[in-house]
Amino acid sequence: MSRDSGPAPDLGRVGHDLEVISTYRDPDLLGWTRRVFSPIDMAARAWVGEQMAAAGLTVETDAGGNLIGRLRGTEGRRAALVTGSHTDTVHGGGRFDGIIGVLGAIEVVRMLTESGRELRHDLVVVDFLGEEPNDFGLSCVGSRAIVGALGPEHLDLVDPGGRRLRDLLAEAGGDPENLAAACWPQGALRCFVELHIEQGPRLERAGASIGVVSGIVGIHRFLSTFTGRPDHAGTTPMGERRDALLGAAEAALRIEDLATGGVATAGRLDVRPGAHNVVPAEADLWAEVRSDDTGWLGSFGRDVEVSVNEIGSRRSLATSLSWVSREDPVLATSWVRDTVARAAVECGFEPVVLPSGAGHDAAHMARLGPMGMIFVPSRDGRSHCPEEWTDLVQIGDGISVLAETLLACDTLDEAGTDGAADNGARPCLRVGSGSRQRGESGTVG
Ligand code: HGY
Ligand code: MN
Ligand code: MN
Repeated sequence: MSRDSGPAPDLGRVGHDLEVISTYRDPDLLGWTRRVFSPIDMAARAWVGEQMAAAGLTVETDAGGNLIGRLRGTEGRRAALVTGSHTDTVHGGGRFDGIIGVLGAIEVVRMLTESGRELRHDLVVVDFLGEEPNDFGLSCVGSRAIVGALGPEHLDLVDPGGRRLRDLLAEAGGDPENLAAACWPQGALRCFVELHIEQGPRLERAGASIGVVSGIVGIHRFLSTFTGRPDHAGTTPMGERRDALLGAAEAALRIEDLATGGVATAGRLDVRPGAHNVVPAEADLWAEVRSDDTGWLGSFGRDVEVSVNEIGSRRSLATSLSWVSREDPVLATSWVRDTVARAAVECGFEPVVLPSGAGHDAAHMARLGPMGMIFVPSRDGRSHCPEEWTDLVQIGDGISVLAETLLACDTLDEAGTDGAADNGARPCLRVGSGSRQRGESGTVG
Protein backbone atom coordinates (compact mmCIF):
# COMPACT_ATOMS: atom_id res chain seq x y z
CA MET A 1 0.00 0.00 0.00
CA SER A 2 1.43 3.44 -0.81
CA ARG A 3 3.14 5.03 2.13
CA ASP A 4 0.61 7.85 2.10
CA SER A 5 -2.52 5.94 1.11
CA GLY A 6 -3.00 3.44 3.89
CA PRO A 7 -1.53 1.65 6.86
CA ALA A 8 1.72 -0.25 6.82
CA PRO A 9 1.73 -3.85 7.97
CA ASP A 10 1.65 -4.27 11.73
CA LEU A 11 5.07 -5.82 12.27
CA GLY A 12 4.31 -6.71 15.87
CA ARG A 13 1.33 -8.72 14.69
CA VAL A 14 3.23 -10.39 11.85
CA GLY A 15 6.15 -11.18 14.17
CA HIS A 16 3.76 -12.68 16.70
CA ASP A 17 2.15 -14.85 14.00
CA LEU A 18 5.58 -16.05 12.90
CA GLU A 19 6.46 -16.91 16.48
CA VAL A 20 3.23 -18.84 16.97
CA ILE A 21 3.45 -20.89 13.78
CA SER A 22 7.08 -21.67 14.61
CA THR A 23 5.87 -23.48 17.71
CA TYR A 24 4.17 -26.00 15.41
CA ARG A 25 7.32 -28.00 14.82
CA ASP A 26 8.08 -31.67 15.14
CA PRO A 27 10.01 -31.89 18.43
CA ASP A 28 11.76 -35.08 17.34
CA LEU A 29 13.21 -33.65 14.16
CA LEU A 30 15.86 -31.13 13.26
CA GLY A 31 15.09 -27.43 12.79
CA TRP A 32 11.55 -26.20 12.27
CA THR A 33 10.22 -29.32 10.64
CA ARG A 34 6.54 -29.38 9.70
CA ARG A 35 6.16 -32.04 7.04
CA VAL A 36 2.98 -32.26 5.02
CA PHE A 37 0.46 -34.83 6.30
CA SER A 38 2.10 -34.90 9.75
CA PRO A 39 -0.14 -34.21 12.76
CA ILE A 40 1.84 -31.05 13.47
CA ASP A 41 1.24 -29.75 9.94
CA MET A 42 -2.49 -30.39 10.28
CA ALA A 43 -2.54 -28.59 13.62
CA ALA A 44 -0.66 -25.63 12.15
CA ARG A 45 -3.08 -25.45 9.23
CA ALA A 46 -6.01 -25.43 11.63
CA TRP A 47 -4.38 -22.44 13.35
CA VAL A 48 -3.83 -20.71 9.99
CA GLY A 49 -7.53 -21.25 9.19
CA GLU A 50 -8.44 -19.55 12.47
CA GLN A 51 -6.24 -16.56 11.58
CA MET A 52 -7.88 -16.34 8.17
CA ALA A 53 -11.34 -16.35 9.71
CA ALA A 54 -10.35 -13.79 12.34
CA ALA A 55 -9.12 -11.52 9.54
CA GLY A 56 -12.59 -11.67 8.00
CA LEU A 57 -12.11 -14.33 5.35
CA THR A 58 -14.65 -17.03 4.61
CA VAL A 59 -12.61 -20.21 4.97
CA GLU A 60 -12.93 -23.66 3.45
CA THR A 61 -10.72 -26.67 2.81
CA ASP A 62 -11.08 -27.80 -0.78
CA ALA A 63 -10.93 -31.30 -2.23
CA GLY A 64 -7.21 -30.85 -2.80
CA GLY A 65 -6.66 -30.15 0.90
CA ASN A 66 -5.97 -26.46 0.30
CA LEU A 67 -6.98 -23.97 2.96
CA ILE A 68 -8.77 -21.20 1.09
CA GLY A 69 -10.00 -17.90 2.52
CA ARG A 70 -12.10 -15.48 0.50
CA LEU A 71 -12.86 -11.80 0.96
CA ARG A 72 -15.77 -10.72 -1.20
CA GLY A 73 -15.17 -7.88 -3.63
CA THR A 74 -17.67 -5.18 -4.37
CA GLU A 75 -18.35 -6.46 -7.88
CA GLY A 76 -19.41 -9.96 -6.99
CA ARG A 77 -18.47 -12.51 -9.58
CA ARG A 78 -15.33 -10.94 -11.00
CA ALA A 79 -12.31 -13.20 -11.29
CA ALA A 80 -10.36 -13.32 -8.05
CA LEU A 81 -7.08 -11.76 -7.05
CA VAL A 82 -5.28 -14.72 -5.52
CA THR A 83 -2.29 -14.78 -3.20
CA GLY A 84 -0.76 -17.20 -0.72
CA SER A 85 1.92 -19.84 -0.44
CA HIS A 86 2.55 -22.87 1.80
CA THR A 87 3.20 -23.58 5.47
CA ASP A 88 4.72 -27.05 5.25
CA THR A 89 8.51 -27.34 5.43
CA VAL A 90 11.24 -29.64 4.27
CA HIS A 91 12.82 -31.98 6.80
CA GLY A 92 15.05 -29.74 8.93
CA GLY A 93 13.67 -26.62 7.27
CA GLY A 94 13.30 -23.03 8.38
CA ARG A 95 10.68 -20.60 9.61
CA PHE A 96 10.11 -18.46 6.51
CA ASP A 97 9.98 -20.53 3.31
CA GLY A 98 6.35 -20.33 2.18
CA ILE A 99 5.19 -19.19 5.58
CA ILE A 100 5.62 -15.46 4.99
CA GLY A 101 3.51 -15.76 1.83
CA VAL A 102 0.58 -17.09 3.84
CA LEU A 103 0.92 -14.94 6.96
CA GLY A 104 1.77 -11.92 4.79
CA ALA A 105 -1.39 -12.43 2.74
CA ILE A 106 -3.50 -12.58 5.90
CA GLU A 107 -1.85 -9.36 7.08
CA VAL A 108 -2.78 -7.72 3.75
CA VAL A 109 -6.41 -8.65 4.38
CA ARG A 110 -6.24 -7.02 7.81
CA MET A 111 -4.58 -3.92 6.33
CA LEU A 112 -7.35 -3.61 3.76
CA THR A 113 -10.24 -4.11 6.12
CA GLU A 114 -8.79 -1.92 8.87
CA SER A 115 -8.24 0.91 6.41
CA GLY A 116 -11.69 0.48 4.91
CA ARG A 117 -10.27 -0.28 1.47
CA GLU A 118 -12.64 -2.38 -0.60
CA LEU A 119 -11.59 -4.33 -3.67
CA ARG A 120 -13.69 -4.79 -6.80
CA HIS A 121 -12.50 -8.35 -7.14
CA ASP A 122 -12.70 -11.11 -4.59
CA LEU A 123 -9.39 -11.54 -2.78
CA VAL A 124 -8.51 -15.18 -2.17
CA VAL A 125 -5.76 -16.32 0.20
CA VAL A 126 -4.52 -19.89 -0.18
CA ASP A 127 -2.39 -22.00 2.12
CA PHE A 128 -1.57 -24.66 -0.48
CA LEU A 129 -1.30 -28.23 0.74
CA GLY A 130 2.14 -29.81 0.66
CA GLU A 131 4.28 -27.58 -1.54
CA GLU A 132 7.47 -29.35 -0.51
CA PRO A 133 8.25 -32.80 -1.91
CA ASN A 134 6.50 -35.37 0.29
CA ASP A 135 7.46 -38.97 1.04
CA PHE A 136 6.09 -39.88 -2.40
CA GLY A 137 8.58 -37.48 -3.99
CA LEU A 138 5.74 -35.23 -5.19
CA SER A 139 5.64 -31.49 -4.54
CA CYS A 140 2.83 -28.95 -4.84
CA VAL A 141 -0.02 -31.37 -4.17
CA GLY A 142 -2.54 -28.61 -3.49
CA SER A 143 -1.71 -26.31 -6.38
CA ARG A 144 -1.63 -29.30 -8.74
CA ALA A 145 -5.17 -30.10 -7.61
CA ILE A 146 -6.38 -26.56 -8.24
CA VAL A 147 -5.09 -26.55 -11.82
CA GLY A 148 -6.30 -30.07 -12.57
CA ALA A 149 -2.85 -31.64 -12.66
CA LEU A 150 -3.25 -34.07 -9.77
CA GLY A 151 -4.38 -37.39 -11.17
CA PRO A 152 -4.78 -41.07 -10.30
CA GLU A 153 -1.13 -41.70 -11.14
CA HIS A 154 -0.32 -39.41 -8.22
CA LEU A 155 -3.09 -40.51 -5.86
CA ASP A 156 -2.02 -44.16 -6.20
CA LEU A 157 1.60 -43.46 -5.30
CA VAL A 158 2.76 -45.47 -2.28
CA ASP A 159 5.31 -44.07 0.15
CA PRO A 160 8.12 -46.11 1.78
CA GLY A 161 5.77 -46.72 4.72
CA GLY A 162 3.18 -48.35 2.42
CA ARG A 163 0.72 -45.45 2.64
CA ARG A 164 -1.15 -44.14 -0.42
CA LEU A 165 -1.29 -40.48 -1.28
CA ARG A 166 -5.07 -40.65 -1.68
CA ASP A 167 -5.46 -41.81 1.93
CA LEU A 168 -3.21 -39.11 3.33
CA LEU A 169 -5.00 -36.48 1.27
CA ALA A 170 -8.31 -37.59 2.78
CA GLU A 171 -6.83 -37.44 6.28
CA ALA A 172 -5.66 -33.89 5.54
CA GLY A 173 -9.25 -32.84 4.85
CA GLY A 174 -9.18 -33.28 1.08
CA ASP A 175 -11.53 -35.37 -1.03
CA PRO A 176 -9.47 -37.53 -3.41
CA GLU A 177 -12.58 -39.19 -4.86
CA ASN A 178 -13.94 -35.83 -5.91
CA LEU A 179 -10.80 -33.98 -6.96
CA ALA A 180 -12.54 -32.25 -9.84
CA ALA A 181 -14.24 -30.10 -7.22
CA ALA A 182 -10.87 -28.58 -6.35
CA CYS A 183 -10.24 -27.56 -9.94
CA TRP A 184 -10.86 -23.90 -10.63
CA PRO A 185 -12.94 -23.04 -13.70
CA GLN A 186 -11.78 -20.90 -16.57
CA GLY A 187 -11.88 -17.22 -15.68
CA ALA A 188 -11.73 -17.78 -11.91
CA LEU A 189 -8.30 -16.17 -11.64
CA ARG A 190 -7.50 -12.56 -12.44
CA CYS A 191 -3.92 -13.06 -11.28
CA PHE A 192 -1.88 -14.98 -8.76
CA VAL A 193 0.81 -13.13 -6.79
CA GLU A 194 3.03 -14.98 -4.30
CA LEU A 195 5.27 -13.37 -1.68
CA HIS A 196 8.26 -15.57 -0.79
CA ILE A 197 11.79 -15.44 0.53
CA GLU A 198 14.41 -15.54 -2.20
CA GLN A 199 16.19 -18.59 -0.74
CA GLY A 200 19.41 -17.48 -2.45
CA PRO A 201 21.99 -14.69 -2.05
CA ARG A 202 21.24 -12.31 -4.92
CA LEU A 203 19.05 -9.70 -3.22
CA GLU A 204 21.30 -9.47 -0.16
CA ARG A 205 24.39 -9.09 -2.33
CA ALA A 206 22.68 -6.40 -4.40
CA GLY A 207 21.59 -4.58 -1.24
CA ALA A 208 17.99 -4.78 -2.49
CA SER A 209 14.87 -5.16 -0.38
CA ILE A 210 12.54 -6.43 -3.09
CA GLY A 211 12.92 -8.89 -5.94
CA VAL A 212 10.60 -9.05 -8.92
CA VAL A 213 10.59 -12.62 -10.18
CA SER A 214 11.11 -13.03 -13.91
CA GLY A 215 10.33 -16.74 -13.96
CA ILE A 216 10.61 -20.04 -12.16
CA VAL A 217 13.01 -22.82 -13.13
CA GLY A 218 11.84 -26.14 -14.45
CA ILE A 219 12.34 -29.07 -12.08
CA HIS A 220 12.52 -32.73 -13.11
CA ARG A 221 12.67 -35.32 -10.32
CA PHE A 222 13.40 -39.01 -10.55
CA LEU A 223 13.93 -42.14 -8.50
CA SER A 224 16.51 -44.65 -9.61
CA THR A 225 16.78 -48.07 -7.99
CA PHE A 226 19.90 -50.25 -8.13
CA THR A 227 19.50 -53.92 -7.26
CA GLY A 228 22.46 -56.18 -6.60
CA ARG A 229 22.99 -59.07 -4.19
CA PRO A 230 23.36 -59.20 -0.42
CA ASP A 231 26.57 -60.97 0.56
CA HIS A 232 28.89 -61.33 3.52
CA ALA A 233 31.07 -58.24 3.81
CA GLY A 234 34.01 -60.18 5.21
CA THR A 235 34.17 -63.15 2.88
CA THR A 236 33.01 -61.94 -0.56
CA PRO A 237 36.00 -60.98 -2.72
CA MET A 238 35.94 -57.39 -3.95
CA GLY A 239 35.76 -58.39 -7.60
CA GLU A 240 32.74 -60.65 -7.08
CA ARG A 241 30.35 -58.23 -5.44
CA ARG A 242 27.18 -56.74 -6.83
CA ASP A 243 27.11 -53.69 -4.55
CA ALA A 244 23.98 -51.61 -5.14
CA LEU A 245 25.21 -48.68 -3.05
CA LEU A 246 28.35 -48.29 -5.16
CA GLY A 247 26.20 -48.21 -8.31
CA ALA A 248 24.04 -45.48 -6.82
CA ALA A 249 27.08 -43.57 -5.59
CA GLU A 250 28.61 -43.66 -9.03
CA ALA A 251 25.33 -42.42 -10.48
CA ALA A 252 25.29 -39.52 -7.99
CA LEU A 253 28.76 -38.48 -9.16
CA ARG A 254 27.66 -38.78 -12.79
CA ILE A 255 24.67 -36.53 -12.05
CA GLU A 256 27.12 -33.91 -10.79
CA ASP A 257 29.15 -34.20 -14.01
CA LEU A 258 26.05 -33.89 -16.18
CA ALA A 259 24.87 -30.67 -14.50
CA THR A 260 26.27 -28.36 -17.15
CA GLY A 261 23.14 -26.41 -18.05
CA GLY A 262 21.57 -26.08 -14.62
CA VAL A 263 21.85 -27.58 -11.16
CA ALA A 264 21.36 -31.21 -10.20
CA THR A 265 21.16 -32.77 -6.77
CA ALA A 266 21.06 -36.34 -5.50
CA GLY A 267 19.31 -35.56 -2.23
CA ARG A 268 18.40 -38.92 -0.81
CA LEU A 269 19.80 -42.43 -0.77
CA ASP A 270 18.00 -45.36 0.86
CA VAL A 271 20.12 -48.49 1.23
CA ARG A 272 18.95 -52.01 2.09
CA PRO A 273 19.50 -54.06 4.09
CA GLY A 274 21.62 -51.30 5.66
CA ALA A 275 24.23 -52.99 7.82
CA HIS A 276 27.98 -52.64 8.31
CA ASN A 277 28.63 -56.23 7.40
CA VAL A 278 26.30 -56.89 4.45
CA VAL A 279 27.11 -55.91 0.87
CA PRO A 280 24.25 -53.53 -0.04
CA ALA A 281 21.61 -55.31 -2.10
CA GLU A 282 19.34 -52.40 -2.98
CA ALA A 283 19.76 -48.65 -3.21
CA ASP A 284 17.16 -46.01 -4.06
CA LEU A 285 18.63 -42.77 -5.33
CA TRP A 286 16.28 -39.75 -5.32
CA ALA A 287 17.53 -36.91 -7.47
CA GLU A 288 16.41 -33.79 -9.30
CA VAL A 289 17.64 -31.40 -11.96
CA ARG A 290 16.68 -27.74 -12.46
CA SER A 291 17.17 -25.32 -15.30
CA ASP A 292 15.50 -22.49 -17.16
CA ASP A 293 16.25 -24.34 -20.40
CA THR A 294 13.60 -26.91 -21.31
CA GLY A 295 15.73 -28.43 -24.06
CA TRP A 296 18.67 -28.98 -21.74
CA LEU A 297 16.40 -30.57 -19.10
CA GLY A 298 15.33 -33.08 -21.75
CA SER A 299 18.90 -33.91 -22.77
CA PHE A 300 19.95 -34.27 -19.12
CA GLY A 301 17.12 -36.76 -18.67
CA ARG A 302 18.23 -38.84 -21.64
CA ASP A 303 21.87 -38.74 -20.49
CA VAL A 304 21.05 -39.79 -16.94
CA GLU A 305 18.94 -42.73 -18.19
CA VAL A 306 21.84 -43.91 -20.37
CA SER A 307 24.27 -43.45 -17.48
CA VAL A 308 22.20 -45.46 -15.03
CA ASN A 309 21.92 -48.31 -17.55
CA GLU A 310 25.62 -48.25 -18.27
CA ILE A 311 26.59 -48.22 -14.58
CA GLY A 312 24.16 -51.05 -13.90
CA SER A 313 25.44 -53.33 -16.61
CA ARG A 314 29.09 -52.69 -15.78
CA ARG A 315 28.45 -53.47 -12.10
CA SER A 316 26.02 -56.39 -12.74
CA LEU A 317 23.14 -54.50 -11.13
CA ALA A 318 19.54 -54.36 -12.23
CA THR A 319 18.43 -50.75 -12.55
CA SER A 320 15.23 -48.78 -12.99
CA LEU A 321 14.55 -45.08 -13.32
CA SER A 322 11.16 -43.41 -13.03
CA TRP A 323 10.33 -39.75 -13.35
CA VAL A 324 8.34 -38.58 -10.34
CA SER A 325 7.58 -35.18 -11.84
CA ARG A 326 8.70 -33.05 -14.75
CA GLU A 327 7.82 -29.37 -14.55
CA ASP A 328 9.14 -27.11 -17.25
CA PRO A 329 10.22 -23.49 -16.63
CA VAL A 330 7.50 -20.86 -16.36
CA LEU A 331 7.84 -17.14 -16.96
CA ALA A 332 6.03 -14.58 -14.85
CA THR A 333 3.29 -12.84 -16.80
CA SER A 334 4.66 -9.56 -18.10
CA TRP A 335 1.89 -7.27 -16.86
CA VAL A 336 1.91 -8.81 -13.37
CA ARG A 337 5.72 -8.61 -13.23
CA ASP A 338 5.54 -4.94 -14.27
CA THR A 339 2.83 -4.28 -11.72
CA VAL A 340 4.97 -5.77 -8.95
CA ALA A 341 7.91 -3.61 -10.05
CA ARG A 342 5.79 -0.44 -10.05
CA ALA A 343 4.32 -1.35 -6.68
CA ALA A 344 7.82 -1.77 -5.26
CA VAL A 345 8.82 1.67 -6.54
CA GLU A 346 5.59 3.11 -5.17
CA CYS A 347 6.56 1.70 -1.78
CA GLY A 348 9.96 3.36 -2.00
CA PHE A 349 12.16 0.47 -3.16
CA GLU A 350 14.47 -0.10 -6.08
CA PRO A 351 13.50 -3.64 -7.06
CA VAL A 352 15.83 -6.14 -8.67
CA VAL A 353 14.50 -8.50 -11.35
CA LEU A 354 15.68 -12.07 -10.83
CA PRO A 355 14.72 -15.64 -11.68
CA SER A 356 13.64 -18.15 -9.06
CA GLY A 357 15.85 -21.19 -8.70
CA ALA A 358 13.29 -22.61 -6.27
CA GLY A 359 9.99 -24.15 -7.26
CA HIS A 360 6.74 -22.56 -6.13
CA ASP A 361 2.99 -23.08 -6.20
CA ALA A 362 3.01 -20.04 -8.50
CA ALA A 363 4.49 -22.19 -11.26
CA HIS A 364 1.37 -24.33 -11.20
CA MET A 365 -1.07 -21.46 -10.74
CA ALA A 366 0.37 -19.96 -13.93
CA ARG A 367 -1.60 -22.59 -15.82
CA LEU A 368 -4.78 -20.86 -14.73
CA GLY A 369 -3.87 -17.30 -15.54
CA PRO A 370 -1.50 -14.39 -15.00
CA MET A 371 1.20 -14.98 -12.36
CA GLY A 372 3.88 -12.96 -10.59
CA MET A 373 6.07 -13.25 -7.50
CA ILE A 374 7.68 -10.92 -4.96
CA PHE A 375 10.93 -11.93 -3.25
CA VAL A 376 12.46 -10.61 -0.04
CA PRO A 377 16.09 -11.31 0.94
CA SER A 378 17.39 -14.42 2.67
CA ARG A 379 20.27 -13.89 5.09
CA ASP A 380 23.48 -15.35 3.62
CA GLY A 381 21.27 -16.87 0.93
CA ARG A 382 20.48 -19.76 3.26
CA SER A 383 17.26 -21.76 2.99
CA HIS A 384 15.95 -25.30 3.55
CA CYS A 385 17.95 -25.31 6.78
CA PRO A 386 17.26 -24.22 10.37
CA GLU A 387 19.39 -21.07 9.88
CA GLU A 388 17.00 -19.68 7.23
CA TRP A 389 16.34 -16.05 8.18
CA THR A 390 14.69 -12.86 6.92
CA ASP A 391 14.36 -9.79 9.16
CA LEU A 392 10.86 -8.81 10.18
CA VAL A 393 11.32 -5.39 8.59
CA GLN A 394 12.21 -7.06 5.30
CA ILE A 395 9.12 -9.25 5.54
CA GLY A 396 7.09 -6.10 6.20
CA ASP A 397 8.55 -4.54 3.06
CA GLY A 398 7.39 -7.55 1.08
CA ILE A 399 3.91 -7.37 2.59
CA SER A 400 3.66 -3.68 1.66
CA VAL A 401 4.59 -4.47 -1.93
CA LEU A 402 2.14 -7.37 -2.00
CA ALA A 403 -0.67 -5.10 -0.81
CA GLU A 404 0.24 -2.41 -3.31
CA THR A 405 0.42 -4.98 -6.11
CA LEU A 406 -2.98 -6.45 -5.31
CA LEU A 407 -4.55 -3.00 -5.15
CA ALA A 408 -3.07 -2.17 -8.55
CA CYS A 409 -4.19 -5.49 -10.04
CA ASP A 410 -7.67 -4.75 -8.75
CA THR A 411 -7.95 -1.64 -10.89
CA LEU A 412 -5.62 -2.17 -13.85
CA ASP A 413 -7.00 -3.07 -17.24
CA GLU A 414 -3.75 -4.56 -18.61
CA ALA A 415 -5.10 -8.07 -18.51
CA GLY A 416 -7.70 -7.08 -21.10
CA THR A 417 -10.14 -9.57 -19.67
CA ASP A 418 -10.31 -11.30 -16.36
CA GLY A 419 -9.02 -14.82 -16.04
CA ALA A 420 -6.72 -16.93 -18.14
CA ALA A 421 -6.78 -15.01 -21.39
CA ASP A 422 -3.39 -13.42 -20.93
CA ASN A 423 -1.02 -16.37 -21.13
CA GLY A 424 -2.78 -18.89 -23.32
CA ALA A 425 -3.02 -21.48 -20.56
CA ARG A 426 -6.15 -23.61 -20.41
CA PRO A 427 -7.36 -24.17 -16.87
CA CYS A 428 -8.42 -27.52 -15.59
CA LEU A 429 -7.23 -29.63 -18.44
CA ARG A 430 -5.83 -32.81 -17.04
CA VAL A 431 -2.23 -32.31 -18.04
CA GLY A 432 0.10 -35.26 -17.54
CA SER A 433 3.52 -34.75 -16.03
CA GLY A 434 6.04 -33.55 -18.57
CA SER A 435 3.52 -31.82 -20.80
CA ARG A 436 2.79 -28.61 -19.03
CA GLN A 437 2.22 -25.43 -20.91
CA ARG A 438 4.49 -22.46 -20.53
CA GLY A 439 3.22 -19.07 -19.55
CA GLU A 440 5.21 -17.44 -22.33
CA SER A 441 7.91 -18.52 -24.73
CA GLY A 442 11.59 -17.89 -24.06
CA THR A 443 13.83 -18.73 -21.18
CA VAL A 444 13.73 -17.51 -17.63
CA GLY A 445 16.23 -14.73 -17.27
O1 HGY B 1 12.24 -27.27 -3.66
C1 HGY B 1 11.92 -26.11 -3.90
O2 HGY B 1 12.42 -25.47 -4.79
C2 HGY B 1 10.93 -25.39 -3.06
O3 HGY B 1 11.57 -24.75 -2.03
N1 HGY B 1 9.88 -26.20 -2.66
MN1 MN C 1 11.06 -24.93 0.09
MN1 MN D 1 8.54 -22.33 -0.62
